[in-house]
Amino acid sequence: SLKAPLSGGGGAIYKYSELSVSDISRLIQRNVDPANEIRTLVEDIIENVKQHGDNALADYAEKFDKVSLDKLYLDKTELQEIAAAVSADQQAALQVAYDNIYKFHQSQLKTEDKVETMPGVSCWRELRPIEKVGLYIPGGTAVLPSTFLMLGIPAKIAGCKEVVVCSPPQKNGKVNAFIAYVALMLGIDKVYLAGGAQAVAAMAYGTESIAKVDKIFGPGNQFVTKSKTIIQSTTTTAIDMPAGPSEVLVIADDTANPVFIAADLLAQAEHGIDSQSILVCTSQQIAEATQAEVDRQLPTLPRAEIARQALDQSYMVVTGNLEEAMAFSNQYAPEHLILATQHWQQISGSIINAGSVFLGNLTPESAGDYASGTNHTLPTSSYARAYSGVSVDSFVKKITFQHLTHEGIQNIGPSVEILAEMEGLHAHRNAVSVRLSPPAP
Ligand code: HSO
Ligand code: ZN
Repeated sequence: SLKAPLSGGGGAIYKYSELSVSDISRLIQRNVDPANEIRTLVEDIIENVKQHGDNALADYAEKFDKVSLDKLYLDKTELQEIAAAVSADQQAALQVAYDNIYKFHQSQLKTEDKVETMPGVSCWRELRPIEKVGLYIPGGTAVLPSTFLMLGIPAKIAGCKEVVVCSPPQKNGKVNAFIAYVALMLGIDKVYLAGGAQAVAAMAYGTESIAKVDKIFGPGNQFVTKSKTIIQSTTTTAIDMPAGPSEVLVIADDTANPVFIAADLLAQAEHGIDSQSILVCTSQQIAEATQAEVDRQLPTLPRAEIARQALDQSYMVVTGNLEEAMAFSNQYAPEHLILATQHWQQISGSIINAGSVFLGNLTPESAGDYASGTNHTLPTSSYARAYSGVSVDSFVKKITFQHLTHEGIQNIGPSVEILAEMEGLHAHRNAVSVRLSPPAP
């Protein structure tokens, strides 16, 4: 089959020139749920949470997280006790990440100018925070305090009034120390012990203890993502984006370093067995050297087994030049795009579809995953064609305002009267006419 494995020495390296249009569309396809198996399971969970609220959450904690909970949340005192286990150098590293993410996201808050479209007619937009937001912090095989920073910081900068946080409980009925520490950094003093599709359902419908929110944020496995996409169309709660299994596409030429590329591919692959790590390379030799490096670095990793399975669904493509490589990448629309070439300036302008881009040989995705300042909650599964990653914008609404003066209504009124007439909407026309020549009182 076309999707032969990349790992274990016998990986698939395709030649771009030999791929047909249908080969390419098969290669760029991911996370299909053909029999709707995931949907059926998730719909069941959502219905159960909707009907049984907290009781359903406690049951799922028992079933999926293997823990019996007497309380569905941790309060500030408990968080402080748990967070005490974070060492000084860990605290310092979290602070570096916090400060950089804060700085970059703070710069996204901009006031727009008022525009006078005609004399006396002014229009402008103002930001207002979304009042209640829900953050989903994945637990699963890897606990991700960095994701908590990536969602909590922009929520805070935007000024959201209520921030509900859900994270799956560990077997001891708590969250890990880093999650607790980040909660306190963010000034959040309650963390709900709920994970998976059920946590999403709880935040969308509300339960006895969890408030219904206006928008749910956060990455997750295929169940979490499915749950988000379902509640988006069945409730009034919005979602950030369908952020599914993580993926990276590396574009490389003969100025790239196979050791670096292999490390980047593995960094993505260790996220989960459904992650994808794609190399699109102008040099067969670099592609083969990268494959040898992947095989050399893989066994040294604690999560080698997960990474190996992810690499089984990954592949390499050899192209004739960087432009062809970019054409493939734009079709794939990767969550993360790394330009592993000294010539990144030549091609970065032709990027059309990507969630977040890493330029040059010294810019690993890991920098952005943790601490450079950009957000790591990004559109996967080709949603980068239409969605942006999470930012402060995701936590605000932009409300339009307008104001007409006496001169303004005189200027715009006659046109609006005619436009309303054209649509046969006379009440619309009258709303202007009465202001142009007010009837005698
Ligand atoms: N690559 C992930 C983010 C992450 N990496 C968290 C490590 N921790 C999705 O962008
Ligand atoms: Zn990552």
